[in-house]
Amino acid sequence: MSTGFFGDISRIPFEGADSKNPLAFRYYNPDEVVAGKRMEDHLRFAIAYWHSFTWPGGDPFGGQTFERPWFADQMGDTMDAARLKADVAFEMFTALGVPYFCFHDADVRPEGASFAENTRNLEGIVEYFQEKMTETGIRLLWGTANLFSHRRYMSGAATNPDPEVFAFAAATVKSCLDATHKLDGENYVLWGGREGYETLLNTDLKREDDQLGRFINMVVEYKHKIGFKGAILIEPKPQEPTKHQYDYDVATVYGFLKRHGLENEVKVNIEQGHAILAGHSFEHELALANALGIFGSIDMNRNDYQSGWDTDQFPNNVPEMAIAYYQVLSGGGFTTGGTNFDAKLRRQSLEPDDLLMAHIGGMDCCARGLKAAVAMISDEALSAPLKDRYAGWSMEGAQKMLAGDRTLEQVAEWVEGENLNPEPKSGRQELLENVVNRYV
Ligand code: XUL
Ligand code: CO
Repeated sequence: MSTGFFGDISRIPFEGADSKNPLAFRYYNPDEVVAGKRMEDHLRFAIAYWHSFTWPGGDPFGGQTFERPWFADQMGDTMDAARLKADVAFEMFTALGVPYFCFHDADVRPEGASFAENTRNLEGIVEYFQEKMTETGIRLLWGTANLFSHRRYMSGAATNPDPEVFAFAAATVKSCLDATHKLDGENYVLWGGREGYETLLNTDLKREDDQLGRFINMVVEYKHKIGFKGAILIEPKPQEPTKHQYDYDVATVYGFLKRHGLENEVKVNIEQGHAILAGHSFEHELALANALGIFGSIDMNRNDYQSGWDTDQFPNNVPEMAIAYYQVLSGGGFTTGGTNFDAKLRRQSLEPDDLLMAHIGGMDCCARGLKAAVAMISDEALSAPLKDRYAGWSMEGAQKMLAGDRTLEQVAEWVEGENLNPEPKSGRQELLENVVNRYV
């Protein structure tokens, strides 16, 4: 029986580009085959439980704006409220036809007075999820632990100066990995919530790095012990909540993984807004993860380009998204990963159908970005000029230089012997930008 939260809306139809219906898809058509695959299987959309069902609409100057029947001010922080929240969440996943969802433990269960009570509550909700997942066919893209909201984590979780906080966090991750495994989750995400520092005056940076390295190794060891087949993903972010976050960006995370022998065990979940906060573009982070062999999944959203905060808005810039999916597809597309909407409504968007329209818009933009990327790939619109630009490197002398078959002296002899005097060639950036604009 429906909760009635979304009125009589039960399924968002695909109506095509000419539709004016705000509650219809114009571009996202899950069964449409592009590049040999259904759109749904390319994009692998997921909805983030925390933003859509748990976040109350607060900002630094004001509290709750949303009124939801399952919020604590209506029902208390109870299992009944958690079950009602789950009912509404699965109604929304179904209405949007989204195949996956993602959650933190704290999003889905009431906060207990102890670790044991938290675990019991989580297990209760996991059972409830199992029923709903069987009923609807909706799957879990990833689970994760909230190691940042509770005050015990104010100085970090794995990087806390207090080993008991490290232990509490480790036990919590164990319970969340167990829950994810039970729900056949395809990944497990570790975003370093407060793994970072406010001031070096009270922080032993080297020690905290060792702690985090041991923590993630424990997670990987446990994953293998229980036979969890999903990927373990770290989600880079440069600042917020702490002034300096250890998992700054993809390059920093890769250095961390190498240092702790984890580069073949852990991949990355790359978020658009986090890439921007790090002073990169989304496509830079995606391309680098591909190059390093650690690409896992994406958190799709956008940040306000003026505020410098992680505003987690729904994405709406098709050209940017086309370039992002171009990188995802160039690396072979998603395997265990997918497109998780780590995005929230603006706090004035109070109505239940705002939640639907936000996701419809985001999904439509992703579909347009995907189709543009597929077309650019099949026309070799960017790959052919790229190949051409580096063509000199396929010559024998260049290959030998690259392979380590030439010393610095031999290279100098070659330059002198052949009287090499290379002429600069145009990088053709404007031409390439014009090419991209033909597809978006
Ligand atoms: C925070 C963020 C998190 C992670 C999951 O900026 O992106 O929601 O995605 O913990
Ligand atoms: Co995220």
